[in-house]
Amino acid sequence: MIQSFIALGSNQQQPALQLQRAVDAIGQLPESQLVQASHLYRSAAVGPGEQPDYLNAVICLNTHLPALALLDALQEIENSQGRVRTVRWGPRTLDLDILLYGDQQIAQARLEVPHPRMAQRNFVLYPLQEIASPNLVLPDGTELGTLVAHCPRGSLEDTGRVLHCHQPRQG
Ligand code: ROI
Repeated sequence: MIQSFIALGSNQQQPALQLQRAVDAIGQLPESQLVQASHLYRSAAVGPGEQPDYLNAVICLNTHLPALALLDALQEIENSQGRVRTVRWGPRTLDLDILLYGDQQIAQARLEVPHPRMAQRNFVLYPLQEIASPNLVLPDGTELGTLVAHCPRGSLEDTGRVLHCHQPRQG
């Protein structure tokens, strides 16, 4: 089993509902076990122009799916929840990003892991820190705690609201 961490974000069409539906769908992926979900965090939109605040969260998924198969599955979930890729960094109903996939470094056209911008994103690092082991180390040797220490929390708010992880029983 590979321990992967996936970031979720939404700022359109009832973001909390979008994230819960995504967690429900991820919980049904084959060869995978949903381990934990962070609280929901409210964050000001990063990116050009005015757009609504986001809700963000991070989940931990143990999986036997290869990284690209996991990416395909996540993109299918994004699409099934009405994701339309229009403006880069524009508003979105659902964004699912693979942050970490075990200790693997992946540099492919479709997929870069660790996520190349995670170190700058408080809405990724703080929820990740909530659920990850306190001494989590990235594949390049950087400690998660060091990244968090260098990334101001800013206006990021832990809403205290939870995502429910219903894992269907196998067999
Ligand atoms: N800003 C915030 N706060 N949260 C996100 O999930 C998010 N996702 C994005 C961009 C548009 C970069 N900004 C974001 O893709």
